[in-house]
Amino acid sequence: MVQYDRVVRSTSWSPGPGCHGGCGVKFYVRDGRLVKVEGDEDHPYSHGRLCPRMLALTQYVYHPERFTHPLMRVGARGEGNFEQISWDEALDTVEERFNRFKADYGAESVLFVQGTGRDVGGPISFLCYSFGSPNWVQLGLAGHSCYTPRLGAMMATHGDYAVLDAGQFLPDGMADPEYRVPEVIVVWAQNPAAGCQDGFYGHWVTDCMKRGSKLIVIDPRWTWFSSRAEKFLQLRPGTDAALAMGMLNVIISEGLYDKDFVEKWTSGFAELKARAAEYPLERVSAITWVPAEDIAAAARLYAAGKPAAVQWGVPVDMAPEGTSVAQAITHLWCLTGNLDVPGGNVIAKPAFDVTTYPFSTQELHSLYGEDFVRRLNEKRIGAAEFAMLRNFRGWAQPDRTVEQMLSGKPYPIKACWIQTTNMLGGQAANTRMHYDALKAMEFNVVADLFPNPTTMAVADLILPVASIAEKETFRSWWSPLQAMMPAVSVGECRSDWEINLELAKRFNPELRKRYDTVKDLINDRLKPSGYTFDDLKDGHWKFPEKGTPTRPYRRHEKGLLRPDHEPGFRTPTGKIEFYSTSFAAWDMDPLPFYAEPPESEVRTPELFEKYPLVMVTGRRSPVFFHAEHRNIPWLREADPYPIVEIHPSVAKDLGIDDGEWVHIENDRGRIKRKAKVTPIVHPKVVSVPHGWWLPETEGKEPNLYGIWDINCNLLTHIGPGSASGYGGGAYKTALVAVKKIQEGEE
Ligand SMILES: Nc1nc2c(c(=O)[nH]1)N[C@H]1C(S)=C(S)[C@@H](COP(=O)(O)OP(=O)(O)OC[C@H]3O[C@@H](n4cnc5c(=O)[nH]c(N)nc54)[C@H](O)[C@@H]3O)O[C@H]1N2
Ligand SMILES: Nc1nc2c(c(=O)[nH]1)N[C@H]1C(S)=C(S)[C@@H](COP(=O)(O)OP(=O)(O)OC[C@H]3O[C@@H](n4cnc5c(=O)[nH]c(N)nc54)[C@H](O)[C@@H]3O)O[C@H]1N2
Ligand SMILES: [Mo]
Repeated sequence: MVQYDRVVRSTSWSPGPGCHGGCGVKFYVRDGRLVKVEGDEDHPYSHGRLCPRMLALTQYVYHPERFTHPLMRVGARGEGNFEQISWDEALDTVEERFNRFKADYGAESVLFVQGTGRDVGGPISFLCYSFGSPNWVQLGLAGHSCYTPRLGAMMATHGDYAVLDAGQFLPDGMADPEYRVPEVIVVWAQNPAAGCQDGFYGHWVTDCMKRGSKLIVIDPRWTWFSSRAEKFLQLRPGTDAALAMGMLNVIISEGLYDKDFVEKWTSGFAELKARAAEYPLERVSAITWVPAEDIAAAARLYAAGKPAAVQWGVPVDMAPEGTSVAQAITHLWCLTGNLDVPGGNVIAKPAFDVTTYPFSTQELHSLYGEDFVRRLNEKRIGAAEFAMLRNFRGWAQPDRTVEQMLSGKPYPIKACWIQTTNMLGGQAANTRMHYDALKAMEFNVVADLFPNPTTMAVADLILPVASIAEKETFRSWWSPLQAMMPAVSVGECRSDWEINLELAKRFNPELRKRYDTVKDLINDRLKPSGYTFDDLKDGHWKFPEKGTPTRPYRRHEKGLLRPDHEPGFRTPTGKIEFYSTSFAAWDMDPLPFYAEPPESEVRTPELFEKYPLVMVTGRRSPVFFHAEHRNIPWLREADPYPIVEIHPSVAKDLGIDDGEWVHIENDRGRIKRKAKVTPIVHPKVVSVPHGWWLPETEGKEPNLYGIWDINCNLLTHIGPGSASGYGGGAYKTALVAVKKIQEGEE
């Protein structure tokens, strides 16, 4: 038993576990020090369960290498020499240098760069717009191929986000009398238990299975879920669109769809029917490697499920034309009437419509005025080229951004504000290109917790960030609305909100009138809920009341979705649009279709001869979050080496033994991995986890913690492979060869 004198109840989100967050946690504190973390058994989301990363938080918070003071680089980049400076000096430097770039080259010459959806989305967009730059970007995420393609497809089709209903938006969860367990769950390109992706607690799928849900799993690799599935479709990576079109074709041609629902609530059915007919199962089977009878059986099983739900993952976004793939899958739950019904794909909304910051163009309009948004779009990288980017979500296009950093055209990029991404260790496709682009910057600020390849190679100024156990903020990614509470403090570390609010006020003094402290800003954001931060703290999470717009079910019937309060959906026509008028307006195909991966046995047969294996990168490890946690002993012990999973038949042909170090290569480069010979991968596929760097090795140039030896993104390429500017980051489809390391080779 650990001794403690205080327990602080909070909610998980990064930094610490990494993660998209949401679990209830209890921080045990003794003499001002965090001594233990446990799951909060009363929490409606996670019921006391926690992931290994959260349980290892004490090693993370008190890690000996953690940044605890602002640091200024001395000597050349990459030499690893930094000197401690005060916060005032650090913030003065940022203010002075950024303002100089603004005066000389325009605010757009400074990029505001983030990684995945940690709670930094609010602080970073706030800082970016307060400075006046349009270029808020997930730099390195090729094709912006995470989440946004799915989000875009759902918004276009039915006006809102939808997710497998595990009762998560009801205070009593699965025990609520209105709730129904899905009869069938399609786990599509996701490993929910390893990832707890996008505010979805992965073990809810297991909870549903315990209550009778049958599974269909669509994945090139066996997972815990596929081994327990009614139907496992082991498809060729990147061909999900063809599979979805084949399933739509079966459901339509066999009359298995919900005719009343389609009649009453949808438009464009005839057009979809015609498009789906272009995908007979023989064609789909040839594209996907999945036997035609398995596709038909899966389609019938899904359509028979009353209710049924799809839970899907990032490989959908990363497929060529990810937005279109997501559209095809969205149509499955719309055709079968499984939208916003108990146990189907339920519409997810941030509780009480509270968000950490404005993410939609609509909200930006209301906060800053249409004129400001129009001006942002004039300069936002990619906005002129991609109509979807201009009209849907306020991000710059990542691939065009890195190209512009190197070319200086149409205008120069001079500096990067980097907060929550270790691009050179994790996020960036084509690591070398991003390394060159970041080196070309005159000034890079990194706000992070630990030294890593990115801080080492390119940081000029480092700001030490508070961990989850040290910060005050809130979480509103779906329901419930909840507070994150500080339990301890470490060195001079500050939270992302503290850092960004202080700088935002310097760039835009008007803000001083609105916000004195971070608490003021939080309370301002919380206003639509009627609660203040103090109402939420100490475990007082809040769910919206029944019958209100941010609580399910069947809101389309009750006029709870549309701004005009009429029944229907929040789309331009008020209907579910199988034929998307939004896509048409964004110069995209209004109907879903299949596109072949940029490199493949079909599209580039010569390349395939040289590189006969499809490299699927980035399947999630439960003990790591992207490039994080390689330095946390308890976690690293569970997953010690950068591996490649390779099928026994292929390993045998290549003379490769289990545990042997091998080369993986293509025309872009060569890396080393430890072979894990296993039948769980398809024989034509190798699975290569991403985010690998070796904190135990030399950090300084040229080694940079070993990234040039082991980072799989030396072999991936940038995009966008898509007409929308979203999707098609080829993280799951690059062609490679695996080779035994010959004697004499390093
Ligand atoms: N522990 C942990 N959790 C995480 C993360 C992490 O790094 N660590 N990262 C977070 C982030 S940002 C994201 S986006 C999510 C991602 O998490 P997921 O959406 O689960 O994505 P992956 O782990 O890349 O792949 C999931 C499964 O898809 C399979 N797959 C690969 N290619 C294809 C394909 O082309 N088609 C199909 N049908 N299946 C394919 C893989 O074999 C794998 O089993 O996880 C989030 N959660
Ligand atoms: N090959 C390959 N590459 C991939 C993927 C893949 O599947 N395959 N997946 C891609 C996807 S889907 C995504 S979303 C990206 C994600 O990639 P990123 O989100 O950029 O993840 P990391 O590169 O691990 O960088 C996170 C950094 O932020 C720091 N950090 C963590 N939490 C916080 C915080 O709250 N505040 C601050 N200031 N810092 C914090 C960590 O210490 C770490 O250095 O990776 C992409 N990269
Ligand atoms: Mo992601």
